Amino acid sequence: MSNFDELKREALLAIQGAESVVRLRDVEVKYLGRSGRLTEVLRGLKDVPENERKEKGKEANALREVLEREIAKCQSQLQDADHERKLAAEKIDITRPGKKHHKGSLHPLTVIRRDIEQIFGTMGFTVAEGPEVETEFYNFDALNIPADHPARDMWDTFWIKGKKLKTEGKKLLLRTHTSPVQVRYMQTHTPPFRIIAPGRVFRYEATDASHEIQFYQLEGLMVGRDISLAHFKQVMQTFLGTLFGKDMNVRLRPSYFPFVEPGAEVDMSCVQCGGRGCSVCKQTGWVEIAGAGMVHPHVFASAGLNPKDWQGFAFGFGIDRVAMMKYKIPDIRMFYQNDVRFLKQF
Ligand code: FA5
Repeated sequence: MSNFDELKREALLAIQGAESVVRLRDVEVKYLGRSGRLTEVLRGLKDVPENERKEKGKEANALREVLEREIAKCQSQLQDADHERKLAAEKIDITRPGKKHHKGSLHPLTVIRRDIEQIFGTMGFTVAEGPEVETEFYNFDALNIPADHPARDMWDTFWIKGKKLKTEGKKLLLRTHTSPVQVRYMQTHTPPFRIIAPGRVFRYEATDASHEIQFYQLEGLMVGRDISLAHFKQVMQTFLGTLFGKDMNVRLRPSYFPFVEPGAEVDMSCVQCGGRGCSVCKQTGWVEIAGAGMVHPHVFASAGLNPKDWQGFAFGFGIDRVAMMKYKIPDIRMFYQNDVRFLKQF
């Protein structure tokens, strides 16, 4: 009897003292396992005198049940505690402020191109595109600039060595302006239409604060039965007024581009001084913004349209230069240096 009591006391202490499920399992093996202490006792019953065996057997089995019950109870308590510990360790405070992720931003030239597209969109202009690697035909010939014409020198050209487009036998180049898109569009569409064609262009020339060898232009073309320069002036004034958020004046000065007749340089009132005169506009109150004019009959003809049926205006301006004025950027080269301190401001 006292042996069982001693064993029970010892086993219950060991069970209560187990601080983890693994330790509890050790205790279980120690007392109830195949060579465990109680199992040994049960096994030794055969040597107990017969008159005591039944009683001892009963007690031993009762003790076994007690220990099994205690172990099961303790195991569930330990598992609950484990679970609680895990939950506490993995607790997420969803009310804490989140970590700030640094977000990138759009390039200023992308921002302004989208703005410009949106403004022209409200006036019914759709966006057209053309290739950056162009043929001599679309960049020059079709725009009324034949091979021996001195006007070719107006555009310093990157020629692509040795490559010719088989179908046209024409040399390839990096387009020097977006005007070729005019011809490509007119070849495939019937007027009336109004389009803009923003895109990258390339010029083989020295760089300075207002000149890059690659920059962006935006071409505009509006053709119909009776489209005139008066329409152009209104479109330009609306565009500039919306982009700069104030009333803008536009004036045209006679100029020469082979693909328009008459041709004009377009000036807008200086954003800096509002037309009063400052260093940006060299005290004139005007800033040159674009080239423009009425589409030349030869250009209509090379695009397959009859110049007797159609008339319209075309214009082209530098997107970089407009962005410089809008954001007050002093040097065009800043757009292409990828300096994060500059880009972050947009
Ligand atoms: C042209 O390229 C004509 N295709 C524009 C045109 C279209 C006239 C339709 C008539 C009708 P120009 O070479 O002037 O023209 O260039 C137009 C604009 O591009 C300039 O006003 C200027 O804003 C910009 N630009 C010209 N060269 C550079 C350069 N190296 N770097 C940055 N911008 C430039």
